[in-house]
Amino acid sequence: MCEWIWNEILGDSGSAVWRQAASVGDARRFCEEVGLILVCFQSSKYYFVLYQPVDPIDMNLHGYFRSSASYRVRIALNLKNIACTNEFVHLTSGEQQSDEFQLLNPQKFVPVLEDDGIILTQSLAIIEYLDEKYPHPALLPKSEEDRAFVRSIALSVACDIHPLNNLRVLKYLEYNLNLDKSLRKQWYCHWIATEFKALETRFASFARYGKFSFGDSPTIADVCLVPQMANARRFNCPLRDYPILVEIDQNCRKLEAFQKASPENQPDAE
Ligand SMILES: N[C@@H](CCC(=O)N[C@@H](CS)C(=O)NCC(=O)O)C(=O)O
Repeated sequence: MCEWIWNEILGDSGSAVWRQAASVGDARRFCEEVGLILVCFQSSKYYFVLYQPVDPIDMNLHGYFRSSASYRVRIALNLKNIACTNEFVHLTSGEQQSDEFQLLNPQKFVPVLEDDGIILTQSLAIIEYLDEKYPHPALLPKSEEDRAFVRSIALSVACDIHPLNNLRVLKYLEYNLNLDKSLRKQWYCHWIATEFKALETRFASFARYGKFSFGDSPTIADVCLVPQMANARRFNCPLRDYPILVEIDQNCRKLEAFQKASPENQPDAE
């Protein structure tokens, strides 16, 4: 009956189902719960809700419970309600170095996403791929300017904090430069503090944040920020100087999509 909305919203690749809701409030609540877009219109009797259901998709995520780049992809998959199987790569025992894994990713990094024979690496490239293929809910805002803002937050985390504190870097500090645990922690928290300070200032002065990094729905900025906050907590880096980051992180972690993606809730958690 409303094929045009369907097509406009989802394009050719999308799948959708109509649901009936007694009121617009119920419709909204339903969409919030499943984390998908609400397209609501009133017939004489009902409001209708459009959502993208869990697809029986042939996707496989190679990841590790504590990997924050894998954590980002898990959040994105959950927000979009995309079904995916898991392959666990035990990073601390070096499974990423195996010949078999290097066929998937010569960089020896998780995550790797296999989608129907396509092999994808780099968490942000994977997430944007998912966002293009399954556009709802969108993880990037509509306007160019807003997209640039959200990407800049995501990239601050993914390019300017995370690579300095990655497992292979920490191992190099330990085994090649003989830095003890407290110096490694100092290194870790130094890079967290440097970039978190800048992010906090950014949020405070641009005031584009709402419940989340940008407005009131999660974007790739949150998808990157939350795992980095989890890492900062794991290394006991002080967070008191970043109240905005803490608040955004707390709001995100109220959502099931973020909870289900967290390291402690993964089957390979130790
Ligand atoms: N830029 C990459 C980074 C991937 C990455 O650093 N993965 C880490 C886990 S979070 C890893 O596999 N580390 C293995 C190692 O350091 O040996 C991405 O975003 O996917």
